[in-house]
Amino acid sequence: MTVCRIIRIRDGWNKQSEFFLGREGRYRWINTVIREYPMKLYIGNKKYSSWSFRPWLAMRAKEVPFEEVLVPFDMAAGNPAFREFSPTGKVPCLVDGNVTVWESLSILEYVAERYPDRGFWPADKAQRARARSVSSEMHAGFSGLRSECPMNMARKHAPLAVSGQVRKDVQRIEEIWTGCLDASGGPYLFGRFTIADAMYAPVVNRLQIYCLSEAPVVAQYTATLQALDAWRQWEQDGRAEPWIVEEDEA
Ligand SMILES: N[C@@H](CCC(=O)N[C@@H](CS)C(=O)NCC(=O)O)C(=O)O
Repeated sequence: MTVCRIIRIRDGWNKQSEFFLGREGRYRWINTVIREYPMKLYIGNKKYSSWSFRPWLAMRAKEVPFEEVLVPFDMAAGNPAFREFSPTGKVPCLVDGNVTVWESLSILEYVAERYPDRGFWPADKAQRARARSVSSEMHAGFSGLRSECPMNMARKHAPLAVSGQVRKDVQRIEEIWTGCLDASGGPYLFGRFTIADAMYAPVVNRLQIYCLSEAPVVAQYTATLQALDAWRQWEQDGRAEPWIVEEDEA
């Protein structure tokens, strides 16, 4: 019997239909199997990869099913193997069937659309606009803080001599967190956990390990994010990793 399989991959679904070729030369349907398959999130080292941390934390906090694929880097410029799954050669990268999404914020937008009931963004339009603005500000900015103070889940807490640009970045972050938490009443930036919290999560680590802020709002928000089970899991995994990247050890 000649069997023909037609496989259709749609958002999160794999639909496989089987047909056989009858004597009259026509294909006849045998059966159809529909299976849900998990999205794959490619990430880098949990100790250092701040961009990977963002979608991973949000997806875990919102209980979105996904398969984690950790491809470690042992050099500041990543790992040439990232090219095999990521068009930019960078992590994170999300693969959902035949859809590939790169750039942390785009991944979060994609997942928010795929799971519209999980509250990835605030329900209120004005709050959503503000959440998107502060998330984009994080994605595109704070270059002083990002370059001088790498995220490091295993570093001992100790002050670091930093530039005026880093001080300015920290001031602006305190301003954003104060404004959002005052308006929402907390405990997350927009009341419930949203993408905005995921975008600022690596900053929480940076402010803490390099002792960059004594503002009460920072202490309070740090305690909130670090109490998440997802945060604890990531941090524990990061601390257990054997890879040391000298360039990320400030
Ligand atoms: N803008 C990107 C940044 C991604 C990024 O720089 N990822 C780092 C790891 S945290 C990386 O893959 N670096 C490898 C390289 O730069 O070659 C995003 O938001 O995802």
